[in-house]
Amino acid sequence: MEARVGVGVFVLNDEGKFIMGRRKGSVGAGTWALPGGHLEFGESFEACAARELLEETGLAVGDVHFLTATNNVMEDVGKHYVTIFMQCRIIGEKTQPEIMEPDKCEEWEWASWEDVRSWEASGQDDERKLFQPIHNLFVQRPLFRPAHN
Ligand code: 8DG
Ligand code: MG
Ligand code: MG
Repeated sequence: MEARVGVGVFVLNDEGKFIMGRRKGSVGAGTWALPGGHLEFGESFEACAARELLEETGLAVGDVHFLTATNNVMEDVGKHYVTIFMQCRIIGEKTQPEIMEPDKCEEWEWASWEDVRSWEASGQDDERKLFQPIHNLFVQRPLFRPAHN
């Protein structure tokens, strides 16, 4: 079997917070992750980020750019993803995420990098457990933080 490519998206607001969602119904159910999904055949990272955001939250996003990547071997579930992390901002009138796929996402929430760092530090307790790709940002890219400008 081969590794697949997942795209995770930091949607930054003016306060430097970004959207996190509690996953439902598939790998990492119950954990907190960035909105995102599979990179489709022939798709650019930027197009994938914008498509997933619209599909999952109803938000139109722009200024989409690459941040970093992690390598995520999920031995427990027999999956391997290379995650591409992208950053963007909301464009257009709609400014709050909507649950567009209720079977896949429990809730959306705005969080700061400090919030997520504290969830990570609290040892992956059940309420605030991070999806492995974002947990691996702390492990594999310790100097990373999403830019706020
Ligand atoms: P799709 O089939 O519609 O493209 O994907 P989806 O329905 O949105 O599924 P998903 O689980 O949200 O994303 C597909 C896979 O992408 C997921 O199982 C693992 C991988 N993935 C990463 N990093 C991230 C991330 O930060 N956020 C999300 N949502 N998925 C990620 O490797
Ligand atoms: Mg998704
Ligand atoms: Mg999706």
